[in-house]
This record gives sequence, structure tokens and C-alpha cells, in this order.
Amino acid sequence: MKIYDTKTAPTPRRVRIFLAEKGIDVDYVQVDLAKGENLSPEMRAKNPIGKIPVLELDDGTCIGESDAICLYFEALQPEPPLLGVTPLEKGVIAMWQRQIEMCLFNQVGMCFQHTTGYFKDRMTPVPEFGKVSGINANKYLSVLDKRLAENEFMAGDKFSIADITALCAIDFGRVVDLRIGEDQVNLQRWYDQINSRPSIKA
Ligand SMILES: N[C@@H](CCC(=O)N[C@@H](CS)C(=O)NCC(=O)O)C(=O)O
Repeated sequence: MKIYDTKTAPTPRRVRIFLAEKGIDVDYVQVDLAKGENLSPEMRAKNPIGKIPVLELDDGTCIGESDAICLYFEALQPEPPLLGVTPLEKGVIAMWQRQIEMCLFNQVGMCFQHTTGYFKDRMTPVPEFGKVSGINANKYLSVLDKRLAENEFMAGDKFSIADITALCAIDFGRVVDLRIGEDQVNLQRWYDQINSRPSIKA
């Protein structure tokens, strides 16, 4: 099997960290997004929306969507669990994963795409929308800071996929000037803790 990956992009990074946490080695094939390699007919045959990452299994089956890829590997190798074990853990982790994706990760992505025009060859940037997305992302950091005042990790007392998504969003957010506020001490404590995990370098 192999994963079509782009080393500099935040979404495939989520999958690389997830797999590093599980100690799963996969071959990665680099795809140049700036050159539009992800939009070729060959890549669209693997993922109709032409986005990265894509997991290609040995029988040719392709799975797009970072969450779906992580779900596949969690089922294949449950240890260490990153999506929860009990029904309660699974529900709480899924909630934080989804909200962090919608309110932070996607907002950072929209801010980047619409304020920089990085993909203007394939989309119409709307700078005002990008600006509002950046403001939304910034505001959501205070929700996370509050959450982390009472919880070690995003979804409670265990490291999970939600922590990976949040860290990748915050790191990528630097390109659009997203910063943890000086007063957001809980978020900073969490960030330093997660950022020191060996998997983060994946
Ligand atoms: N929901 C998808 C998002 C994938 C996505 O947006 N990937 C970006 C890289 S971070 C991409 O391939 N962009 C290329 C493009 O839009 O042309 C997932 O979670 O896998």
C-alpha cells in the first residue's frame, strides 16, 4: 500500500502523525500541489475531488479523506487507540475532532486559500471571506484554551486524533499569522506537550 502525500500540507500531515503514533510504516508518494499534480486524471481516478492524502491499497482500492484513512488504520491496528475504545470515548473524541476540524482547521485553510491566492489557478479567492475565516480561527483558540483548563487533552484525559488535528491546524496557521495568545496558558501548555511527541516530526 502507499499514501499520496504532500510534505508541506496540513491535512496529509494529520495522517502521517496518526500512523507514526501507531508505529505503522507506509510508503509515501509525494504529490506537488502547487504544480497541480493532484488534479491530473490519474489522481482524480484515485480521489474524484483531487485532494491529498489518498491511501492506495495493494488491490488498487483508494481511500481519500484523512479521517477515513485514519479510521481504516484504527480498525486494522487498534493499538494504541486514537479514536477511543468505549462508546463514551468514541463519542467525545468524534465531537472534538469534528469541531476542531470545522472551527479551526478548515477556517485556517480557508484563510490561507482566500487571502494568499495560492490556488488561484483552480479557485476564485474571496479575500474578505478569507479574513473572516482567520478571525473565526483566532476566536476558536479561546474555546480550546478553556477546554484545556480542565482537560489534559482535547478529548479528555487521553491523547487522540483530535489533538493531532488541532496541532496541525495551529502549526499551519502560522502562515496566516495565527498565534496562541500570551494569555492562553492552557493551550500553550497543551501545545508544548503535544509538540514534544516524536510522532510530530513525521
Ligand atoms: N477533507 C479532506 C481535505 C483534503 C485537502 O483539502 N487537502 C489539500 C491539502 S491540505 C489539497 O489536496 N489541496 C489541493 C487542492 O485544493 O488543489 C481530507 O481530510 O482529506
